[in-house]
Amino acid sequence: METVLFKKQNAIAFITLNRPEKLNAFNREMALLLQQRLDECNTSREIRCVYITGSGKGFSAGQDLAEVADPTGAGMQGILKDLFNPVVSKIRKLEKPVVAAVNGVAAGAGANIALCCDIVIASSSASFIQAFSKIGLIPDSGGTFILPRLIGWQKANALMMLGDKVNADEAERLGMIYKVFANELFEEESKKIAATLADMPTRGLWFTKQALSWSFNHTWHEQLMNEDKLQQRAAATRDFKEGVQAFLEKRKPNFKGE
Ligand code: LHQ
Repeated sequence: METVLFKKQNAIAFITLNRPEKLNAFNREMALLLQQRLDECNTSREIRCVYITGSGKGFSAGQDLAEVADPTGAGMQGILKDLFNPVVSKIRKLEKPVVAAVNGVAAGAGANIALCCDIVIASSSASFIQAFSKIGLIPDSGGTFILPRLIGWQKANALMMLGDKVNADEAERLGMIYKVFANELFEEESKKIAATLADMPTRGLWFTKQALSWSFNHTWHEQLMNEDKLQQRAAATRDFKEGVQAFLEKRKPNFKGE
């Protein structure tokens, strides 16, 4: 069985992390395969939304610790540079919305991969753990960048130092994630969100994602200029023309992602 399952359906790419017996902890092969799949999603014209979930009862428990147990330290080489940093960078640069459908525990790099997705949905039995401190590591995979921006410095600091488990309801309350759904509704509701996104003006969503990312390191004035540039690009898309036309004709727009 492949460690990352991949299926395209109705303009959505479904990516499933697939080492359920290890709570989808990442070995090297799985991280490299995920990178490949993310590249494929970015270049494919037919894919307009990416949906990432885990198989079995977890989302991902982060790095497979058995792979780094080597006392020589050789197992540690390049883990961030070659495996996790490219994964989170590819998600942030992916020109389509990426939904994390967190079906169970998301720990360590597994949590931070989920949190860097554009929309994070969780089932009521999911949880988020910045597990790194418990084994003497620091939070990685962009966690020190994203988490304080999502929930504020103090909460992020405490969760990262204490390694507390945050359940899905609390994660929603803190603003760490978008929404929680009861377990029995989770799959259907999270896929509905992906389907909505896949039907929307894909280029406009990508420009929105870029504008939000740029806001992290630009001033108010620079950001206004950035919005202007991106808005002009959005206004040049076919989907914008279709959106306006459909509004005037009082009909549902038929966006093509162009
Ligand atoms: C695992 C794992 C796992 C292997 C569960 N590895 N087997 C960056 C730089 C360099 C090096 C290291 O890593 C990184 C990035 C990181 O991600 S560091 C953080 C790594 N992750 C963790 O520290 C989390 C470790 N896991 C846990 O604390 C627990 O498993 C959690 C809280 C996630 C879930 O607990 P439970 O629901 O009680 O499940 P479990 O512990 O019984 O796990 C089920 C199985 O999965 C079990 O195997 P077994 O053969 O005994 O049934 C675990 O050994 C295995 N597993 N996480 N990361």
